Amino acid sequence: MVSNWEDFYAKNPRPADLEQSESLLKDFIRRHDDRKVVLVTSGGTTVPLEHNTVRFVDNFSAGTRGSVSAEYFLDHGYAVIFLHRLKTLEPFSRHFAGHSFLNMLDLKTENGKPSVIVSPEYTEQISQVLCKYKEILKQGKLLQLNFTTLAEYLWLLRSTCKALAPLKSRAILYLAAAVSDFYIPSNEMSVHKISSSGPPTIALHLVPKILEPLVSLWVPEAFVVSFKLETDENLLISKARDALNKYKHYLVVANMLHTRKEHVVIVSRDDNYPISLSKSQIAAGEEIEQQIVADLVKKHDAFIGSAGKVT
Ligand code: 9Z3
Repeated sequence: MVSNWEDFYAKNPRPADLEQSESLLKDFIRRHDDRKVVLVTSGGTTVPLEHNTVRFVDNFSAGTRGSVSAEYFLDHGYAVIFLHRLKTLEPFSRHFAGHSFLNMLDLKTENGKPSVIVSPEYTEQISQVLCKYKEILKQGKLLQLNFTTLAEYLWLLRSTCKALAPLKSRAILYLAAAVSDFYIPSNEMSVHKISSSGPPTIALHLVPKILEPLVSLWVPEAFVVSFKLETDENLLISKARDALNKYKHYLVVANMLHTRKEHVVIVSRDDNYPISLSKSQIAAGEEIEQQIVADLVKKHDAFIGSAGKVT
């Protein structure tokens, strides 16, 4: 019998540029095959309502968790594959997103000629980020690939897993993207813009649980970390534990929608414990991802040491 996930790939055509992404992935892994490599997924997926897409279902994810974490993994010496939703936050450039960038600049006019300078109070901050970014570029340690739709994400995820598999326990999958649970199959989707002459009836189907083939078939020896998002505190830990029991991966980072930037719970087979920022840490601009990543890196080292055997 064809499984749900196989059916999904059979019915949703591969993105036109997938081959190009696969060749970038292959090249990246070849260059870093003696290193620890992390796949960070980030941002939300869209679910188109029409083939000629005017409208789609989307979600809240800004890509903060993923982009911030990617930088901390780089600090720990990892090579990073950053698979993100187009137009969501990216490592390094996230520091200059929106108006904050313009506020860091000043105009200076000399002999009637305007020029742009960095405001002195931001020079240190910008140069620190720029310095790290240039170094990472030089070392070629960051590969960025992007998606927009759910189908693009799932195709890229599978290709990335296949590229990572030879690294065995040296690969971490850090699945922070907010992937839609519902979609409209390609063959049920309207070709053209849905008419507004009457209220449409739209039937959404369940997206196959991709962690299942990912853990059991695609990267069976890798260190897989999934994320669980809830809005009802009472469900958070039990749902995270259900996922661990079902997919048998290594760890779940559980978070609540409204407190995700200051509090998460790390859920493993044996225990669960919180990672939190205090009010003063938040005020000082500390990022919870620094602690999450440091914790995972320690666990990943132990995992590699035990040759990928789950204890
Ligand atoms: C997360 O839980 C991430 O931490 C957030 C980060 C998406 C909340 P932002 O991008 O938010 O910083 O704004 N990601 C996973 C969410 C998810 O869809 N998980 C699925 C679930 O909970 C399982 S893979 O069922």
